[in-house]
Amino acid sequence: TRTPVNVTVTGAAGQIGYALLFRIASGHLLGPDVPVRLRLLEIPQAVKAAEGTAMELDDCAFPLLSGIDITDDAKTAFDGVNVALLVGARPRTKGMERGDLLEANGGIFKPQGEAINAGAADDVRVLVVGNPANTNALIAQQHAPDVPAERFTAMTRLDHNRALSQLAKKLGVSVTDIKKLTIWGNHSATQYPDLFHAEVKGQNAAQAVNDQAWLENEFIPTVAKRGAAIIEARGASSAASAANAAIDHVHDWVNGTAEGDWVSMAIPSDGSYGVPEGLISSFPVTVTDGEYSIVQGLEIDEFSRARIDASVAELVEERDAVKALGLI
Ligand code: NAX
Repeated sequence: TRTPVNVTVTGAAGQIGYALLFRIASGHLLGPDVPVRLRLLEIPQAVKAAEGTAMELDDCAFPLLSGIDITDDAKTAFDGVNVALLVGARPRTKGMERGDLLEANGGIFKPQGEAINAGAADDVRVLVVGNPANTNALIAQQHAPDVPAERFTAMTRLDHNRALSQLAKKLGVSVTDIKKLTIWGNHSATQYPDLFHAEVKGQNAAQAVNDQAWLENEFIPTVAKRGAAIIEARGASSAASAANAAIDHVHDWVNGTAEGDWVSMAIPSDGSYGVPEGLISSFPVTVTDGEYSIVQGLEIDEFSRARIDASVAELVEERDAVKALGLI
C-alpha cells in the first residue's frame, strides 16, 4: 500500500474547512487510490471545533483516511507536509483599512511560511485560499526561501468555475463544451475573466457570444462580483464552492490538466504577458507530470491588455504595501 500523503488544512474549523475536509478524506483531492493523513491547524479558540469536525471525519470511516492530527502550532502542522491548504485568514472587518488587513494577514502567513520552510516535504505544494489570497501567498513564499518559489500558488479556480458556469448558461451549452477559459490577475474584483481565447465546441467563445455589451456589462462584473452576490443571498460567503475549487486546483496540479484544455491558477510570474516577475498572478496553465507551465503565445488585444494591466497594477500595489509594512 502507498504511504499516506500529508495534507495540512489551516482554518480547518471554518466554513470552507468544513466543506473541504470530507472531500479530501474521501479521495477527491488526490485520487481514489491515494491515502491521506490530515493535519488541522487552528487558532487555540477553535481547536475544540476542529476536534468536533475530526469526530465526524472518524464517523465517516473513510477507507483512505489514515489519521487526523489537530494542532494550534504551525511548526507541528507543517512538519512533513506534502500538500498545504492555507484557508484560515483574517477577514476584513468594518472600518478596517487595507494596511491593517495586510498587517493582520502578515501575522498569519509569515509564520506559516517559516514553518513550511522548516518542515515541509521536498515535494510540498501550497495553495492559499485565505484572502487577500495572492498577496498572502507572496508573504508565505517570501518566508520560505528553501522551498522552490513556484510551489506557492493562490486560488482563482473558483472564479474560473464561476466563469464557466455563466458562459454555459448564456450559450445554453454544457460546461464540458467550454475549454481554455482564463482568469487573469488578482483574486479580487479587478480579476479579468477572458473569453477571447476560450472555445465553445471548438468555436471561439467571444465570437459564439457575439455580444460585447453582455461580455463587458454582465459577464465580467457577474464573475468578478459573484462572491458579494453569494454573501447577499446566503448571508455567508462562498464555502462549498470555494472548497470545491480548492479540490480542483490541487487535483489538477497533481494529476494534470486535460489534453486540449487549461485551467487558471495564480502562480509566481516568470514575466510572461508583461506581468512583473515574482508577482503571484493568475494565468492560463497546463500541468504535466505534476508541474505547471504558463500557456504561451496568446495574442492579447487592447481590451484584454487594459484589464490584465489593471488587475496586475493592484497586485503591484499590494506587494508594495506589504513591503512597506516590512512583511516581505
Ligand atoms: P471562516 O471565518 O469560516 O473560517 C476561517 C477559519 O480560519 C476560522 O476557523 C479561524 O479560526 C481560522 N484561522 C484564523 N487565523 C488562523 C491561523 N492563524 N491559523 C489557523 N487558522 C486560523 O472563513 P471561511 O469562510 O472558511 O473562509 C476562509 C478564507 O477563504 C477567507 O479569508 C475568505 O476570504 C477566503 N475565500 C477565498 C476565496 C477564493 O476564491 N480565493 C473564495 C472563498 C473565500 O471567500
